[in-house]
Amino acid sequence: MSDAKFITLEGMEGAGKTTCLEFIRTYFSQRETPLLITREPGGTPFAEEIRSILLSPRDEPVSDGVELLLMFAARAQHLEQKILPALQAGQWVLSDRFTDATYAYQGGGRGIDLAEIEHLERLVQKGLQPDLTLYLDVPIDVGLARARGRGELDRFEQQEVDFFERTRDVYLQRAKEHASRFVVIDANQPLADVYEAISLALDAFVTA
Ligand code: Z5A
Repeated sequence: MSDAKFITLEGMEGAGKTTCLEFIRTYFSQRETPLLITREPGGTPFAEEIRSILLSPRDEPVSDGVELLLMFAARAQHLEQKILPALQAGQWVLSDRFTDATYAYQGGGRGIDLAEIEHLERLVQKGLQPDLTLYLDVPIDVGLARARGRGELDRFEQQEVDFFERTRDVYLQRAKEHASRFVVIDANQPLADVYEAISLALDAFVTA
């Protein structure tokens, strides 16, 4: 494996991931470091099809276990076809969400045993972990107000507030447990301050 780095961006609804992604894109292009930006669930045509299955609201019940397996099926494809080849070719990769989201949403939100997630993680990732995870943290009420201002809600955005409380708790717990790669960014402040915090975190990471 080359010394290319794998960065992930995480956050609750309305934390501002999409907005901050553009800032990060500019940060790397100004430093002439090619960065492959991708996302989960999705990132390849096949995995994007799984994404649309997962996100579309539907009448047919979908069990939590099926949702979990589809997340990892999409991830396996994404890793094999896109993330690993890029890293092996020396290119830095940034994924908008990765497995911390599975621990948070399927583990915290849905209540799936974290040991089951860990088992699938080992199977699919074979030890690969992000080198840096930027977690945009925002109180649930602030984030949901922002996200719900965007219009139609996907299958996840339709969940109740306590689902998001449990999701956020797991993100914060993981940030503590994996403190060497996590940077928690306060996303409940003006965007200029959020950008400044991201910039500081990236400066520290790229010069380390
Ligand atoms: N999911 C899962 O369950 N398990 C998994 O393993 C994975 C994913 C990988 C889709 O994710 C869903 O997949 C997600 C979890 C589940 N659930 N949901 N929903 P996604 O990442 O594609 O979707 P998203 O969560 O909606 O992310 P997003 O599109 O990047 O939204 P965002 O973080 O809210 O970003 P935004 O659009 O940039 O910001 C929202 C609004 O807030 C917008 O109007 C901004 O102008 C505003 N904003 C942003 N920052 C600020 C600040 N600082 N101040 C004021 N206003 C702000």
